[in-house]
Amino acid sequence: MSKPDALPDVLQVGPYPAWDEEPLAATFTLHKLFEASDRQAFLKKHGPSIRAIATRGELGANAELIAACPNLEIISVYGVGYDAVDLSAAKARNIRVTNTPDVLTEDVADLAVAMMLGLSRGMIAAERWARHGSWVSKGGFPLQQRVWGKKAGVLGLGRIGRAVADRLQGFGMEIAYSSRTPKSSAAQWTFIADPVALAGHSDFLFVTLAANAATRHIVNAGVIEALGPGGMLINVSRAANIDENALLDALEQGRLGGAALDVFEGEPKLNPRFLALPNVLLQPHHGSGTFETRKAMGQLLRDNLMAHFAGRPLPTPVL
Ligand code: 8YV
Repeated sequence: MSKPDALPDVLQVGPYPAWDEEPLAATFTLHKLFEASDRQAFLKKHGPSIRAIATRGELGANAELIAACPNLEIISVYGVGYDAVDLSAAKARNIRVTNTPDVLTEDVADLAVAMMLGLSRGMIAAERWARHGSWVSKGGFPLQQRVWGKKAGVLGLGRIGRAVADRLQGFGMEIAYSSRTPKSSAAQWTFIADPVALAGHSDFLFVTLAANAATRHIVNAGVIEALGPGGMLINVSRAANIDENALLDALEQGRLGGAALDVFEGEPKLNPRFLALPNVLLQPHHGSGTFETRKAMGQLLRDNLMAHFAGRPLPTPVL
């Protein structure tokens, strides 16, 4: 497709797969911040021409970046989580913000359930047991924890939390959930508002709520203690929803049975304390990491940008 005149200038914060880069480059004038050797100089040069920011859930757009783009109109996030976008700064200048919900819900929920199974049944260690000859030299793999029929707590019954709960029903699990208010559409499950009480009721606690200032460290030492040495924590939301130091202390001291984590403070670098733990399952922020879902996310990111510049309603607005 030939480029029409005066293509909008878009600041691309992080890389996208080639199948996204190509249509973006064909439709917009891209300025790739992640390739800049001098970020400040790059923003000083290109910032005034930028009308849109294309970012990723974990990269967002902070107040400094937004301020560097005085003619910014929209921030389009490749991801459902927009916690890394400074919404106050965007709102103050009537800058639109969009994300990519729904298209990734099922994959993230699939991985959350897979992480529960992987952790509870020790599948990573079992694979090594078979691959490295322990099965021959040491005999049967040590017994693990059952999932079927156990108690599951879902902290946050939004799109992803509900998709997780729907899946857990298939395992005959007793499901409870916490959210701001009881959901009439979730009458089949037990509503427990307090996260500590929910954890005390659960064998497996799933953290699936959106991250924001109100949810920071919602999984604190009290929640972790309530989940206890027989409990397992699964996090597919944001690391900020968990007090990671309290989590590590409990895991190291045997006060929490195990944790399956897809997100980490300071990711992609992990706290080295995780690497020494036998009772954790570590995933590289890959909940939405399938071809199908990432292609749908990229399409939705572009659809939001193109709708904005065409003066059409935004498909998935946040602001
Ligand atoms: C994405 C995510 O993988 O949707 C989100 O908010 O964190 C993940 O699903 C990530 O944002 C893509 O970079």
